[in-house]
Amino acid sequence: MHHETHHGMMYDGLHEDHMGLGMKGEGEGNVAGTDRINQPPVEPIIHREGNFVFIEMTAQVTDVEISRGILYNAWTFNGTVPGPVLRVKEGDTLVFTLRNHDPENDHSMDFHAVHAAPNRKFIDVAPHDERTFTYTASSPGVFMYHCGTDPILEHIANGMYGTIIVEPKDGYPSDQEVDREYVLVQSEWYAEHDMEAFLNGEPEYVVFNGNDYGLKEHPLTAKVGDTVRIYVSNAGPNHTSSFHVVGTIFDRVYIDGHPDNMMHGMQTVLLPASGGAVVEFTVKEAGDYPIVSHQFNHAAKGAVAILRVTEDDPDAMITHRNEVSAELMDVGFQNDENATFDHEF
Ligand SMILES: [Cu+2]
Repeated sequence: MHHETHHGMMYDGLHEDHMGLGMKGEGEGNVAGTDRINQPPVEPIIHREGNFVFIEMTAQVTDVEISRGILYNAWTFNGTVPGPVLRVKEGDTLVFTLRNHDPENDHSMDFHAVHAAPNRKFIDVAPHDERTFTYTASSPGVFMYHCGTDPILEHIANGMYGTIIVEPKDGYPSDQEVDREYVLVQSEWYAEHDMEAFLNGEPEYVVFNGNDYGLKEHPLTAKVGDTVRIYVSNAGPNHTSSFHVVGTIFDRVYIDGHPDNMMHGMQTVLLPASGGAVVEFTVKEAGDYPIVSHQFNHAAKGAVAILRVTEDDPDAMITHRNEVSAELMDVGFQNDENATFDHEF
């Protein structure tokens, strides 16, 4: 099941009434006449049975456009970088299947959202093989997931990461105040498949949601007076994020997305590699608000998104953008029946 919004897609395991959706044709194949593998994105398959959420994902090799005209032959989950945004509820048990479509390399899954013995639950899946693992998401938050296959640095730097949001059982104390929600994942791109660059070099791009152009060409949107929530995660692999929205102050920040970790009045949130947060702020004037890492060498390398605030409701002006890729994943619940996120404007 997925919510398709004007900004992209996210996938969740929250809604039983969406059971059975999500199956799409799986495909893979080499680009004709080359050795370069470029497997078309495969949609994850997710369905819920009670408190069990069944998630099927792929490891695959897919070209992604990290800057306009610049392709990176990425190692991915489901063909996008970052991988699909997963959303479950505190206490859910995840029954997770990883299918490895990469003909050449082992891959695996390390969910930061669970307690599990890594040498049993995060183990490698061989090419053309699949494995299923079961664990419980017992702690709420905004968590990184990534491939944990050795060398981990290579697998993350090549694109194998994403975000899983574990909703608190009783929600966040500020849920009723939030008008719209987005997900941003910061990460770095180095010289393609260059282990020396991963180890000792500087990133060529530092980006939100996989590339340096998507959130500039298609800004996030809000209306004057809205309270905006951003689920933010820093995938690294090597650098911190100094997450900042120009022109506003975070009224509330939940460090790592845990409702008990509420802080107030923050200008910038420091995210370690793999760290996450929920940030909330109110936009009071119309205009364009840059969202940056305040480590400005990284902003200059791409870590900038725009939040466009308008006097009129932007949802009334949206023409559906059918853009695939992980350039932006908006957790838009405006049309969702889940009361927790059914915000009135
Ligand atoms: Cu991997």
